[in-house]
Amino acid sequence: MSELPPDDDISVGDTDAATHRGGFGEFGGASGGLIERTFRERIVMVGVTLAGVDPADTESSLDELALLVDTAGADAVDRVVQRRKSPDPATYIGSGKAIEVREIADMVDCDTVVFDDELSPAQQFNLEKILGRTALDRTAVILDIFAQNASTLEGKAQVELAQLRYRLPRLRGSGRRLSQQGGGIGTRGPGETQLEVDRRRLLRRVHKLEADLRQVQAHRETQSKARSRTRNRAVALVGYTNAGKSSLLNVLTESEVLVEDRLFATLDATTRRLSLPGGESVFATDTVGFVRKLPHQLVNAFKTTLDVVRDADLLVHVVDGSGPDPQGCIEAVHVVLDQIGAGDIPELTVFNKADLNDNATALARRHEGSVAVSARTRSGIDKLVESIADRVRSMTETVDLVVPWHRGDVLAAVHREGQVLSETAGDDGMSIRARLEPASLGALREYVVAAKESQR
Ligand SMILES: Nc1nc2c(ncn2[C@@H]2O[C@H](COP(=O)(O)OP(=O)(O)OP(=O)(O)O)[C@@H](O)[C@H]2O)c(=O)[nH]1
Ligand SMILES: [Mg+2]
Repeated sequence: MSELPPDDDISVGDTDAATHRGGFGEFGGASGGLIERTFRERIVMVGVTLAGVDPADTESSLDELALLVDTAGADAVDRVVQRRKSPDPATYIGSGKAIEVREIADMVDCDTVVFDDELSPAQQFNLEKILGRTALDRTAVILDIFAQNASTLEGKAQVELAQLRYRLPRLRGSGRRLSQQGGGIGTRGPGETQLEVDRRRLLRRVHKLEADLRQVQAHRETQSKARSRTRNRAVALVGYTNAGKSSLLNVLTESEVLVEDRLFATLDATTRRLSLPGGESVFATDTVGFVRKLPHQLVNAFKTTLDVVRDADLLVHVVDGSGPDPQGCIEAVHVVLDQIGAGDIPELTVFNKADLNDNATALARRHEGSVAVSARTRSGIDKLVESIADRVRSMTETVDLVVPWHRGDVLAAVHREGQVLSETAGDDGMSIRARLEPASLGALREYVVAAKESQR
């Protein structure tokens, strides 16, 4: 990827950030990444229980938001929940409720109010007016964490792209908010012109990042073509954030990928060779974790990283079996998998953290074909490797072929497209036992003398 221009290429006109307390170190400021924080902000969280939604779901979503806020470097000090048929288009919660939130915010002396769903730019603007402080949403918090955790050039570019796409429609609101603080004018004039300039700059940056990432993607495609020529299957470790995907990759492949007890520790995909019993090997890739209501800007921006998932032959879905709501996590992961076009890939469910309590084992018993493991104590790991091998093997068929001596081209095709298990020279030609995919098998059918149940 070509070198990215320095961040100070961008200015959003946030000139008085120093006087503005709150907003996670002025989220969406000019830095576009690693946000400097001088103090831990106090946050009030707001959730809405829409018609037909279980209030317990709102609470557990807010529990998770508190964790996200904490990971982002702030403290959730209070929460407010409202039941509504549908979100208010102007203020998300009702305007009366917004006044109530302001009173609570004043009382607990909070800096920023965080809403548990994505706010439209207009809602955000209106709410900030009523609340007298910054209003952020779940998306902004997640983007903020990603920005803090991005370490590679590609990861940073992807996060910055997601942030810019989030900020672009909100530029106007931010401009008004600032001009309001400066005296409440907020009309057209030099400020508006500046806004246009800023918008153009941000758009230019968006296009640059998109072009850079397209280049990375082209490179990936070349790599993945090279890999498919080696006939090694690709297995992607997917799952909710903090479920133990990186820990499992480390245990399975004796690697040392970063493992941390924090959300979104992994942003970049890491691929390692995993040897299976029977001599075969597959490529195993650790990927970014998912979460409920993962911002669509992130899903789009992480396309190059998530292509690894979409192109996998098998998904190893890692679930924290010891957690409070494994089923909810599984569903949230399926939502994202569908979003990225990976919903139909065969999936092997793994309930991790079996060392913490009995839940993982109980869950594995209830979910047909799943495995309970502990990446920490390595219990169940052999069974997991066996299961991966079985699933990979079931994607091919083991057959015996006899290829006449004069058909060197066919012999070459078997070697190219399948995995040859044994070869014996016979009178009529070469006797071969090989594992082949259904697609290759079609063309070679006339040389097949026996098909076996998939075997090692
Ligand atoms: N007790 C226990 N803890 C585990 C196990 N596997 C992972 N952990 C812990 O869970 C935390 C998250 O592990 P990671 O491997 O970083 O999880 P991840 O799914 O890669 O997380 P992200 O990359 O942040 O999405 C770390 O503190 C690990 O030490 C396990 O089997 N048992
Ligand atoms: Mg990880």
